[in-house]
Amino acid sequence: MQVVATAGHVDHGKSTLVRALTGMEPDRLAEERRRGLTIELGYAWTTLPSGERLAFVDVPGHERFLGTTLAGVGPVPAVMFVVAADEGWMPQSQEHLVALEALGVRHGLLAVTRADLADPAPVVEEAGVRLAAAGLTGAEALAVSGRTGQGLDELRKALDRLVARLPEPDPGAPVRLWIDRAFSVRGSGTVVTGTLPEGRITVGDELVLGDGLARVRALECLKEPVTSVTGVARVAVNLRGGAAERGRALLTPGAWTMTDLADVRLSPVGGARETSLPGRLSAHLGSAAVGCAVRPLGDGVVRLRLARPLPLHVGDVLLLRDPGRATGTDRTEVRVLAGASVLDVRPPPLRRRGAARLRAAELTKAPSGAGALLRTHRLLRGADLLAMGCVPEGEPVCGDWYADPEHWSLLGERLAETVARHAAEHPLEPGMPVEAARNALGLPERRLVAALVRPPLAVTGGRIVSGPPRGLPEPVARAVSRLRAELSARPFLAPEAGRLAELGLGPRELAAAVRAGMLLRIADGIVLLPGADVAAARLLARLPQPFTVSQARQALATSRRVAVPLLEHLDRGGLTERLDGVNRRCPAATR
Ligand SMILES: Nc1nc2c(ncn2[C@@H]2O[C@H](COP(=O)(O)OP(=O)(O)O)[C@@H](O)[C@H]2O)c(=O)[nH]1
Ligand SMILES: [Mg+2]
Repeated sequence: MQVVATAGHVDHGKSTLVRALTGMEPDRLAEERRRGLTIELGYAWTTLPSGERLAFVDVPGHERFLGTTLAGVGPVPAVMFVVAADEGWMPQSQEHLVALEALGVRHGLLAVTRADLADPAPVVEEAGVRLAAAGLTGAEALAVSGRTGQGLDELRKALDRLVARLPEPDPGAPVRLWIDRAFSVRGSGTVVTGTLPEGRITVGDELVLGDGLARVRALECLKEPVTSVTGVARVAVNLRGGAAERGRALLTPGAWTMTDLADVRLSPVGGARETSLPGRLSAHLGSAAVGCAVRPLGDGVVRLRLARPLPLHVGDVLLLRDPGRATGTDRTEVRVLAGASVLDVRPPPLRRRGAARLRAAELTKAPSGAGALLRTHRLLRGADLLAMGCVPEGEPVCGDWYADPEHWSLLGERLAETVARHAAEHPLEPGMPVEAARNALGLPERRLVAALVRPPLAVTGGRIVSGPPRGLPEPVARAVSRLRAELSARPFLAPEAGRLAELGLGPRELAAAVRAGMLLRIADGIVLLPGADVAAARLLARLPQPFTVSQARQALATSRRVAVPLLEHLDRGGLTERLDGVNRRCPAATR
């Protein structure tokens, strides 16, 4: 299925043409039929000669209903632009065309109606030029009459050619169904309708609606019940839960960024060279219309602050218009001011002087896509990128995290510096705690720190150590040397607490010396020379087996204070085996 919206000045024959093409009545309201005027959006559909189904969203042409017109045109990929042969180009012809230009609608055709009342050729000519100038370059022009049926067969064929040219929608895309009607049906709750541009909705889906979730109870497509529907389609969704009204959207959870702040690039419309905007505007996207404040950043880039958050992706195109001039007396005045292409949906705060200009320069320079977002945000989850409207590129740096390559290598350098500074300031600590490094670098998760660690840095025991052990501070080194000299004379007689205190070697200093490979730790406060344990085992292996603690103590010429923990240390290393409460032996292999 495809969906096409009508556009054009009031009374030029839009609704008549839709009626003639579909046999359905787009003007549903009694008031519309009484006044012969479209007030609300109308819906009708037909099957084209190719067999393709085509639905129309028929919009009002009257200037008073521009908001409704935009809600109808906004989510629709193509347009049937109607101009009456007997009236020619009119103010709302111009206004609708400028709106289509602002929204970036590139696909459409021109129907010059009421061809039975006047020669259509001059209008075909003039309107054709205008449509092409507004970006509807490939639009075919047809002269038709909704009254006599002239040209309708050709129009149907041209509609077939138009929909065949439309880009193929992605059924896997996230859902954003802009609600254009919401009503209650007795016994089945809320029903909303809209044009689904892409993605898939299935009965049972939970979709985001406002602040909550709504479950899809039932679906209809052109009045027929379906269990699943993919865009492009006109759909009616029966919902449980959620606050439904025009201008809200049903969304795939997690796939959109709800934001009231966006940086956008303005594109001038209606042939204007540049755009200067009033400070307060109305922004339109899909069926939504919200007030917004504009802050120019420079180079045609502005920051929009929206009166309520909208679900946005980078690359969305908003239409900006001046609501203040909606009731102006100058009827030729065009109120659509610009298109606004979304560059960033999570723009950074601008605090410092000159920040706005720098930001504008950054946004102007950067190509779009994940790379550009990462240059601004430096580090993003893949899920964040998707919610911002970009498919992550390249490899994540760890888990689901993606980084700007330049920033990532800078972080690596900063980590090395930070670890080195920490080591200099805390020479006796075994390295910098990963959590402290995370803090210092301002990273959101500890595993990002681990991902940044490269040789000679290494992570051990929750700390980042920088390569091989460094020298001990001078006084500690001297004291350790004294101790080592004493131990080499009596290798198993570990120094007493008093001696350690005299040498100024507390637990931290001893631990540092152990890390530096200068001492071997047997137990708390018991240190020997490295290799003393193996030497002890060799001596013990010569004893008659098994042996007692007392026999071991004598063989090693040491005290019980050292012998007990030393034997336990040897037990742990498999160099001795404990047989019972009294006896040990050296395993056969070591004897
Ligand atoms: N003679 C003639 N009248 C038409 C044609 N199309 C529409 N009209 C008349 O023009 C008036 C406005 O038509 P309508 O479809 O409501 O215009 P809309 O406001 O653009 O939807 C109605 O009175 C129609 O009967 C046409 O092709 N030929
Ligand atoms: Mg109408």
